[in-house]
Amino acid sequence: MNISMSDNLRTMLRKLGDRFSSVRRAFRSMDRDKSGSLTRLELKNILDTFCLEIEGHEFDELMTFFDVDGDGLISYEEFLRVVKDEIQPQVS
Ligand SMILES: [Ca+2]
Repeated sequence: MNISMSDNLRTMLRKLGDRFSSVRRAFRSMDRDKSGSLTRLELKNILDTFCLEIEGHEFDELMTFFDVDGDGLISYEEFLRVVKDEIQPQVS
């Protein structure tokens, strides 16, 4: 299955990516409790921190893209997979 992310979400992810020098650094900054995975709240917090506005339904869409196994948490592997697919080809 190949679902594509909306332009709006992709733009937002790129803006977020611009703030960090590496994917791992971005993930560590977002993972406030150092649990090794991101919750919905941690993802929302980082968007708020950088004043990246997102509609509720877009946030749900974003979580769906990140949370591949559907356990409600974004692991580093899940995060890396989306970021590599959606952001890195554009900036490298
Ligand atoms: Ca997950």
